[in-house]
Amino acid sequence: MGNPILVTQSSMPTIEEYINEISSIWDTKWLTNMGNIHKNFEKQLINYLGVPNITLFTNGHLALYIAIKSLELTGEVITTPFTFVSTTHAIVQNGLTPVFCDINHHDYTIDVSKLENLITEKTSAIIPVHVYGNPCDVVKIDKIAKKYNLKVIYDAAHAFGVTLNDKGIGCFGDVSMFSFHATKVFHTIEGGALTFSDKRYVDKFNNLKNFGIISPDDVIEVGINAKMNEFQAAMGICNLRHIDEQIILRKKIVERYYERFHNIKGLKLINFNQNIKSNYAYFPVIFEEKIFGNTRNNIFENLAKENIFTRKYFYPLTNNLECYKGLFNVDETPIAKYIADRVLTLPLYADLSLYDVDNICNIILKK
Ligand code: T4K
Repeated sequence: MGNPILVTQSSMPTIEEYINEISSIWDTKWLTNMGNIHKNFEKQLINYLGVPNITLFTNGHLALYIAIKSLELTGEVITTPFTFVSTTHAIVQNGLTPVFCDINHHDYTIDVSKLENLITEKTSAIIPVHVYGNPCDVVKIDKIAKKYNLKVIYDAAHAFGVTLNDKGIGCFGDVSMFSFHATKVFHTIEGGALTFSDKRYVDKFNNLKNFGIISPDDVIEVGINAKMNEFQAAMGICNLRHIDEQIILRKKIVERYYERFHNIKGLKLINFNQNIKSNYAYFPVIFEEKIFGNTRNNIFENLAKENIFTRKYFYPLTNNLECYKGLFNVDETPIAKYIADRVLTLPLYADLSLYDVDNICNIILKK
């Protein structure tokens, strides 16, 4: 058997390109705490993402944690359980109560028709997830948030480079969080960012990610350490040069999966809307076992036997995790449960060959 095929593989610049980008660090001896490479990277990202403001972090989770802390939320926050653990943990770690809204069948983002029923006098915010890079219904969410005076923080961890009606996805809501983890379409090894329109958040986010220090003699907030270092920023600058080619390569792979699966009964694929520029971050397939004739778990095993390692993103639902046992009821989010029980995200990365994609499809269709 050859090398295993994993669900994703980090994209890398050439080693020469990265060395070139970090070499100035040996002259300056400036390794972290918002140095020149960091500053330059921030400017480039504002331009690429088409957002008014950005603050960089050492990872996406701490960025989300700080966004929630900064907006001084209280009581309950409405979110979805069909996400990576980070979204729910960041709410709980801020001492807030997550209230789980179901997702829709179409793109697996928050079902906006069920949102208003969950709002109580304790609700202070909505944290929807652009899951797999699929934009939420930002217009409806904005309308509801305005009506009830709620803040909106988007978990845009998967949505780097996505646009909606030609507008950067990071422009919606009060704040959006992007993850730049090694497994993402765009990465800085580990890393993350907050994007936002209100300039007043710039100081708040910058202070909180650096212990609340504003000068050597002044600490005005009980902050944490969540700074992005110069080596991370340099990786980001390199990867940003290649991001558009990477997305084109991903698109080709997604098109091949589509070609092979689009008219197979019992396989449900993601829909791509015309007004969205996708980043092709993930390729989730829903195996409707009664129609398809095989279960998600069998397919997962069949592929593993052939050295192909898919992932059940996002199973289990976060309202069904061991660490939250007894606190939430998964039956209140039935569509999320249905999808989580049947989803498999197939290998997808720029360097995956179409030969391997065909092989994956053949194994799945052989049943
Ligand atoms: N919100 C959402 C919706 C998120 O999905 C995430 C992160 C966050 C918030 C928080 O953002 P960060 O704090 O992470 O920036 C991975 C990632 O670690 C995580 O960033 C990501 N979501 C999540 C969906 O996927 P795992 O536990 O599945 O990672 P792991 O180590 O099993 O890796 C998955 C595959 O990636 C491996 O099979 C191979 C490949 N890989 C992995 C690493 C670590 C590489 O090719 N290179 C690597 O360096 O969570």
